[in-house]
Amino acid sequence: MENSHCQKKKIMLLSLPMKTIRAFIAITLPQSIQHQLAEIRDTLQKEMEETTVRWVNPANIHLTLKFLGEIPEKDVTNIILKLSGEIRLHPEFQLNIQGIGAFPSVQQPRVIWAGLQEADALMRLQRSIESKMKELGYDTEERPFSAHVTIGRVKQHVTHQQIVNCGIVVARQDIGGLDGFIVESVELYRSELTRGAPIYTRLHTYRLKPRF
Ligand code: 2AM
Repeated sequence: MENSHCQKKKIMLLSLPMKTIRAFIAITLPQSIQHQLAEIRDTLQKEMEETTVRWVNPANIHLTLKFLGEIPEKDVTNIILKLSGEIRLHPEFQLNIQGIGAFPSVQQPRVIWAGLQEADALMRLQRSIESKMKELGYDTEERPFSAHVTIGRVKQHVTHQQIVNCGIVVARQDIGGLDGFIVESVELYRSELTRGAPIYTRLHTYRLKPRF
């Protein structure tokens, strides 16, 4: 009797769905840069029909290095541990946001982004995270890494004219370069999708190697 009860409990436990979280690794932008991007967004917004784009809340703007998707919650500790050793080998470096554009193109904008000046240190850091995650069993991104920060996404039900106009507005903006900033850390975030903006929760901060 006792035995069969234990067995039933075991079977129930085994059939419980694995708890997962949606996660990604990113560089958080300093507040001063978030403010500058908010000003750029205001300029763009004034020139577009209000309903065209869902703008990212400036506090949520970040530079994604690796999107992990749904991962088992039990893997988080290991990811924190294994990546820490890797990331602290990379010295802090400077990043400069420069220019805006759209994916897949300004003719057919879906994602509006701010770009980054070429930075070898950023590419090295991203490759190193990608290869460590591969060792941990995570798929490598098929598309080449294209450093960008998303500032807005074109809404689903917009007219062709709104899309065309959005592309024209983006293409003619010359935002030049924003203030440079030093990347001192990388964050592991949890992302919870809601009916409104996603909620990002910082799970861990990985420090880079301090310059001084
Ligand atoms: P994006 O800025 O280019 O949209 C959290 O969702 C972050 O992970 C976003 O910054 C998003 O990048 C990035 N990401 C990459 N691939 C994704 C995917 N397939 N689905 C959702 N987000 C993804």
